[in-house]
Amino acid sequence: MVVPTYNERDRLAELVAAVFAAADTHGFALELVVVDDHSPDGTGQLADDLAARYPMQVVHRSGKLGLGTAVVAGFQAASADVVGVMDADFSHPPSLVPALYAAFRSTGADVVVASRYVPGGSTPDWPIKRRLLSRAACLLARGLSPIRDAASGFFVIKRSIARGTTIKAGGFKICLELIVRSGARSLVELPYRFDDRELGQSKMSLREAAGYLVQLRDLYRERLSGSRRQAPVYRQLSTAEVAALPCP
Ligand SMILES: Nc1nc2c(ncn2[C@@H]2O[C@H](COP(=O)(O)OP(=O)(O)OP(=O)(O)O)[C@@H](O)[C@H]2O)c(=O)[nH]1
Ligand SMILES: [Mg+2]
Repeated sequence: MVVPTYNERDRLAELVAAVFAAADTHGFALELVVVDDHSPDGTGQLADDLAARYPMQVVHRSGKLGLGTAVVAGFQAASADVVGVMDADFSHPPSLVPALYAAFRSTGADVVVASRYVPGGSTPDWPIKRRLLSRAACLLARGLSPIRDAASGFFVIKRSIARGTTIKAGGFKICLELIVRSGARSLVELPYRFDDRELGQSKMSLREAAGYLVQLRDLYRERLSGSRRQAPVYRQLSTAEVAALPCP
């Protein structure tokens, strides 16, 4: 799992412990790659300290180069045949990481996306304005992919597919760009509850939102000018199906 960080010192140690505890419970080997952009709060140093205790790599970049490119750098560093991404602020529950992996293995999908917008998914802390904006962002992507939560930052993908795909925008919404540009053949979405961060500051901004619109425009343009692709096989898993997934 790749965890991009910028000023996430408050909860990184807790997150790393929780992700490895979840993997241990299900008995599978997990490698974590933290990609830190020279965080002024010392997240990079903390990550180095943690890497002495856990099977974890730290990629240090020279400055704040953006979430999307951080994820790509993490994929390059990772050695597993399935790679994933999650935020460092506990909005993405570490306990769901084994389920994402189990879904990937048992369905044979190219990409498994943790989703706020399939039955069972939710964003209970969000005010109405943020809900509407996020929903609108996802709706705008429906012409490109059947994924309901195209703005998700919590997903796993076959590494060969992720590595072979050129990411152009490199902004916040890398999942959609990966799915569309890679021509992934099979997609699975499963529900989760997105909890708001309790500590640290959001890096989501108007600039990132504007970047998403540009990314959408470019992806639609490419879709319209390119050759017609077969639609990917798409499946949603229910909460009950996730609970029944065979653990790796
Ligand atoms: N390396 C790196 N990580 C980043 C950058 N921008 C954001 N991140 C990380 O990406 C993840 C998502 O950023 P958040 O600020 O939580 O964005 P968000 O989840 O859309 O917004 P909130 O719901 O307000 O938290 C976090 O782990 C951040 O630390 C960046 O430029 N470089
Ligand atoms: Mg967040």
